[in-house]
Amino acid sequence: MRKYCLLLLVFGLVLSVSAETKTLEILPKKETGTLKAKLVPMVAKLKLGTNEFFLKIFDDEGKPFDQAKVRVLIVANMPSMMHGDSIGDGTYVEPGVWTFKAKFSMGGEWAIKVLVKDGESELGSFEFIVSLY
Ligand SMILES: [Cu+2]
Repeated sequence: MRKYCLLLLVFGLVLSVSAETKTLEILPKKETGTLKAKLVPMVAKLKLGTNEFFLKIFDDEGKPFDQAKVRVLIVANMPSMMHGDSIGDGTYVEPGVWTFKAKFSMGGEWAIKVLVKDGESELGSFEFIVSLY
């Protein structure tokens, strides 16, 4: 039984590693401040409606940004058509990782804007462009 569990564990690890390599990582098109960020959709292909993302934030040394108390504000809109569809806060998961949902009402290019705030002070902002067809 113990061997079985170990085998399953190893198999699970292999699966999660191979899934990890397939994920799409999107770098910001614009950024301000010293933090760095990457956007990682939870699915390989974005869809109409609500999509979930991981947001990975790194400090100026490239280490996971370890401040759970900051506010990560997310705004998704369509720059070419001047309309927005969602606004909300990211949820802290672990050091350097937040999750959020964004709603897309139509296909095309969407901008996802992220604002990282510590109280009233703005630590950085990022703008990611994602395409939905
Ligand atoms: Cu539109």
